[in-house]
Amino acid sequence: MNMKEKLLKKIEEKQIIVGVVGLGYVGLPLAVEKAKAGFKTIGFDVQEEKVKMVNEGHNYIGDVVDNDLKELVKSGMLSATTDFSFIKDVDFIAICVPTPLDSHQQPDISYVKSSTESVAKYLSKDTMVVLESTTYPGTTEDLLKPILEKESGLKCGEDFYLGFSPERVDPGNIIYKTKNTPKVVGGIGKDATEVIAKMYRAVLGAEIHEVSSPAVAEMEKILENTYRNINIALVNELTMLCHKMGISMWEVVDAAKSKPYGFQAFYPGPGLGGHCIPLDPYYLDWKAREYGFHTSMIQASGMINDKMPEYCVERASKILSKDQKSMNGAKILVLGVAYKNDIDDYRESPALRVIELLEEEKADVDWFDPWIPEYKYKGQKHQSNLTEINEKILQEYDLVIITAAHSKFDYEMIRKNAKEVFDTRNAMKDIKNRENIELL
Ligand code: SAJ
Repeated sequence: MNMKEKLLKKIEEKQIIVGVVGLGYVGLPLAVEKAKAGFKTIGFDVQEEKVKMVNEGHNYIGDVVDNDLKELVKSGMLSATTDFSFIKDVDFIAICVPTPLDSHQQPDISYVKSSTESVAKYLSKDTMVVLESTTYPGTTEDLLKPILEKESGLKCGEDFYLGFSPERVDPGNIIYKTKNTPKVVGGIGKDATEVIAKMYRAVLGAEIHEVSSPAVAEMEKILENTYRNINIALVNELTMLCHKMGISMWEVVDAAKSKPYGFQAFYPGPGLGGHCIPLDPYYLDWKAREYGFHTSMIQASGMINDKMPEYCVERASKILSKDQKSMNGAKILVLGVAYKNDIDDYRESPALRVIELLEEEKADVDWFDPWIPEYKYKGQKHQSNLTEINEKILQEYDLVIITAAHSKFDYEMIRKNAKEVFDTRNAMKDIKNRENIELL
């Protein structure tokens, strides 16, 4: 039997041993789904504590069901290790490591490179290798393929299959999880695409969309996230104009949403957070320059979205001066540091920048987030000095700014006890009496 026949048979018989490199918000849910589908799965991570928590059955990812992890580890279907030599035992490897930006907004693919090198050292024949991390088109063929071939001495397409299948994880989404979200697969060669797609079909209960190359799959993922980035920038920019015109952009978007086709609602906010939307488009922007091409829309939307924290602070300052108060010395409470509502993740959260800017203006800032007691920002650790908010606490502040619309907040209590509220998320949309509420 050739490699293709061998792998198709092993998939059929659930004999494939799965390896998942990177046990974060993408990798751990994927490892759990693979193991739940009956494939023995080994998680690989460089962080000892993650490996330890998995092997103790302690879940640390919101989108994973605690008991699933516990059961899978107990049954031996799922285990984790920092020892990459076990890669020699696996037949399918998904690489799900971070692809951040460096301080100059340039792609940082060091995690992809180092994990590929670790995989290459132990890569054995008849294995599928799939990159899931969002990256610029060309990464799989131009970066991963040479590393894997050189280090292992194996030939791509003959001794191993290589492809790209972008992760689609919307943290906190209660409808779409790893299991039921359609997935795109693009391999190097038709056989690679066919076999890798079959592997995903054996695990996921959703459409697996095959494309002709890894580059198409890499580009479609960037398109997905750039589409969101640009449309959020559009409503953010129009929000600043609408404020000057005395129009509520929130009302405008809700009206436009009444159109049943050809319009998707995006809402303004204090800026763009998360590990994908604010970052991924810059991977394409960077790669485009190699072709002498400027992705002007990505540049423009980045400028607008990056400006939103500053714009929020300008608006806060105007609210204070309306009450003859200066920003300098004003007592301000920022509610919600997560990058979006009802999650405990603050990566790239615009609220952190808002707090930093307020402090630069010498405001006396406190913050509170029921999901996040402390955060790290620019290497500094920040601890909330509040463990809850109540009527008495709210009355102490000149201004309350809502930067994440957590459903745990009691918005009626906030309205009743805050002198002024600046709501950057329309979190208080159901509050009738709005005399002390200003909307972004
Ligand atoms: N945001 C707005 N206005 C909007 C929507 C979002 O200001 O109308 C802000 C959010 O508050 C957040 C940021 O943009 O700070 C990103 O939000 P997001 O809803 O795109 O959520 P992410 O980054 O957690 O997850 C996204 C996925 N989300 C959705 O599809 C809804 C999806 O784009 C990707 O699958 C995922 O990133 C990824 O991993 O790439």
